[in-house]
Amino acid sequence: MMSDKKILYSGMQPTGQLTLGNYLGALKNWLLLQEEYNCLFSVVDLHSLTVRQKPADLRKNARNLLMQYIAAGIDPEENIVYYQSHVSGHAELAWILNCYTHLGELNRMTQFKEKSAKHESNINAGLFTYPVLMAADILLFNTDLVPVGHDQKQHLELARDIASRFNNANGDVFTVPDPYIAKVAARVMSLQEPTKKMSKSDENPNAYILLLDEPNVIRNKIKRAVTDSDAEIRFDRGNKAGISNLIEIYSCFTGMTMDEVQSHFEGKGYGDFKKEVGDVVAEGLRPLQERYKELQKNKDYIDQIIKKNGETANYLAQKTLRKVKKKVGLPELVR
Ligand code: AQP
Repeated sequence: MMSDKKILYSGMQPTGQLTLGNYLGALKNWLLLQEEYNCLFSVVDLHSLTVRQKPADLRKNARNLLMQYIAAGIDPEENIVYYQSHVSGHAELAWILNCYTHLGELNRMTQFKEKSAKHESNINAGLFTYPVLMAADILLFNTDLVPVGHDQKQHLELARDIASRFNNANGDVFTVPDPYIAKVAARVMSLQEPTKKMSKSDENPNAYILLLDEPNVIRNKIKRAVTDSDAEIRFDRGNKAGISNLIEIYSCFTGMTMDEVQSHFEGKGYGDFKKEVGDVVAEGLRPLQERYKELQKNKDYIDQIIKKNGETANYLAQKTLRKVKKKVGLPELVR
C-alpha cells in the first residue's frame, strides 16, 4: 500500500443495495483510478446510522457492499477495502474536526436539508454533522483525491475548508483533498422521477436499477422508465430528463458519445430505444453479477480481506491521529 503513489479515498453507505447511480457515478471511476493511486475504499457503515437501520439488514448490506466492490473489479490485495466502524480513528477525528466546523457551514448543506425533509421524525445530530465525519474519513488518510458523484461535491468542499482551517491554526497536518467528478453520469437520475437522482434508499424499486438485479428485472425497469410524449430521442436534460438519462446510461455502457447515441437511434421509437438500453445494461452488469456469485461461496476469503484491511487502515489512521492530537495539545498515553 505505501508506495509513492498519491492517496485516493472513497466510500459508500450500506443503506441498501448498490444502484446504477452508485456504479456509474462512483464505483466505475474507482476502477479506472485504482492502479494509479494508493486507494482506500470504505464501507461507511457509521454514516448509515444517521438514518434508522434494521441491525440485521445493516450487517448484511455492509458485507454485500464490500463484496460488490470486489465483484466490480476492485482488487482487495492492492487496495484497502474495509469497514469504517472497524477503525475508531474515524469517530475520534470527527470529534476534533467538529470543533473546527461552523454551524453556519453545516446549515448550508443541501443533503442535510433533503434528508431532514425525508426523515422528519428523526432529524438527529448525526445527520447534521455527517459532513464532518466525511471530512474525518478523508483527512485521516492524507487523501489527495476523492472520486464522488455530483451530490457529494458540497461535502467535499467543506472537507477542504475544514482541512485548511485546521492547518492554519495548527501547522500543516492535513493534505487538502481534490474532488474527482466524472463528466458523464455524475448524476444518474431516478427512472420514475427523472428530475431526482437515483438513490438506493428510494421507496419505489422501479426508480432504481440494482447492480444485482436479474437481467429481466433490469429490462422491465427500463421499459417502465418515465419519459415524455414527444417521441424524439434527443439529449436535453432540461426538457427531456427521462430520455436524456437513458441516453447517458446507454453511452456509459457502450462507450459511445451522446451524439453517436442520438444518431444510432435516429428515426427509432422509444420502445426500441428502451429495449436496447435494457439489453446493454443487463449485459454490461453480467460479469459483475457472476463474480459476485463466486464470492458468495467464499466466506473465508472475504473474512480474511476484512480483517487484514481493517488492521492496515487502523495502523494508518493511528499515525495521523497521533499527529493531530499532539498538535491540538492532547497528551499522549505513556505506556
Ligand atoms: N444517482 C447518482 N448518480 C451518480 N452518482 C451517485 N452517487 C449516489 N447516487 C448517485 C454516488 O455514489 C457514491 C455512494 O454514495 P453514498 O452511499 O455515500 O450515499 P448517497 O450519495 O446518498 O447515495 P444514495 O444511493 O442516494 O444513498 P441513500 O439513498 O442512502 O442516500 C457517492 O460517491 C455518490 O456521489
